Amino acid sequence: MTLQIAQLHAVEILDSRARPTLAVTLTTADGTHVRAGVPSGASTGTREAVELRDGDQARYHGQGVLGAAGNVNGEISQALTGRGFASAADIDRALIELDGTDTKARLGANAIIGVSLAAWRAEAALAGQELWQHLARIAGTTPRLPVPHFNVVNGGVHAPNDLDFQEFMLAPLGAPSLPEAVRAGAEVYARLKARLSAAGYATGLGDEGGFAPAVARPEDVLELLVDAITDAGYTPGPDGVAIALDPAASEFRHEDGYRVAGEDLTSEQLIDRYEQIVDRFPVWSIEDGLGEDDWEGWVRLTERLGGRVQIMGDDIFVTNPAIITEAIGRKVANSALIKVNQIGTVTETLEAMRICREAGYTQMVSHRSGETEDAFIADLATGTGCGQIKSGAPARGERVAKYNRLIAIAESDPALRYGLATG
Ligand code: 2PG
Ligand code: MG
Repeated sequence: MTLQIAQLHAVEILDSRARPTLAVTLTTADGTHVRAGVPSGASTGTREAVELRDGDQARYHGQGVLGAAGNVNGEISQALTGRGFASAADIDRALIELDGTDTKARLGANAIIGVSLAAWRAEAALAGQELWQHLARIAGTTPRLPVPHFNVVNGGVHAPNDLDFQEFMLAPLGAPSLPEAVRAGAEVYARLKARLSAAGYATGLGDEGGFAPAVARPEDVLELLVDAITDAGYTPGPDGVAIALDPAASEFRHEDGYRVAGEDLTSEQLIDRYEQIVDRFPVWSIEDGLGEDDWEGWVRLTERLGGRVQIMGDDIFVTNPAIITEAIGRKVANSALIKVNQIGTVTETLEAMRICREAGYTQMVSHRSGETEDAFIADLATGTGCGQIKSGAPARGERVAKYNRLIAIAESDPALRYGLATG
């Protein structure tokens, strides 16, 4: 099969935070037409692939992406159209080569990932397959529907409250199926809202659709969550609904240590705090528990808690195959968060996931805080069979688009298994 691009076009659209991002449309020589929306983060790792923003203060406060769109419509389009490619992976390689930098800073990771997502979607369409099936075939993986992780309380840079921990997620580990997991997430979300209202908290939402109450101590949020899980009729824990955290600790790094709810903590004290949290609450996974620069701390965190909970790297790994390889060698974490735009092509994303699989590191496919209605990650999580996804709350269209896509996939193939990857 040859993948021949007849037309490639990018336009500036809005993401879910009223900031510009890109939509890329790709038409193949045989008339297949696909579109991709580009996600964008707020709590970004410093080693992420570089998003190109215009910096022109007269438009969108400097956040415009006309330059990145221009790169797609100009240089990238000129280099790719009319040429026959053996695969979408070949298009990814051509993009990496054309950009020529390690961080995709010249053409922009936002421009490159938009083209990459569209190319993979086009290749699946040409093969007459659903995207998740196509990704599974290329990656050599067994598809599986992932456990959704619903971010129902937002803090950190995603909400204007005093909560330092960024994300508190519901993980319906005990659900028998994907639709039942979605149902559990939505039912607990509703009970949480009722609890917050009854306690006199505002129920406004953060960037990812979770509530953003004026609570500062993470333990107080965890208590509310356990109560809401119970109120909704589920068992808090692995047999029902467990909890996953993304403190996003790089954002509350303070001098040599960390500042949580007004308290200064050393790396070791923060690990102690996590241990107490794990002792007391049904927390099964901790992402970015420490800062991206605190590799020594990460080694100790993994030693102390890695046997009990999933210790996941996001900002520290940035979906980068080389960094993940180094982390595996140094016994840092036991799991990786996977975001396509952190590395900038689907091919490199699949490579990062393969490295994790081979080392026995679990993986969770993730949205960004700035999203579009594009649900590519639902297919990526299913096709790679990694068993976990996070896409925010079970509310707000751009978050729900991913969960609804998973429901559609489940409906289309009743034989697909659901749940954590068992290895
Ligand atoms: C994270 C993400 C997504 P952002 O830290 O895991 O929830 O946030 O996209 O802002 O980096
Ligand atoms: Mg994170």
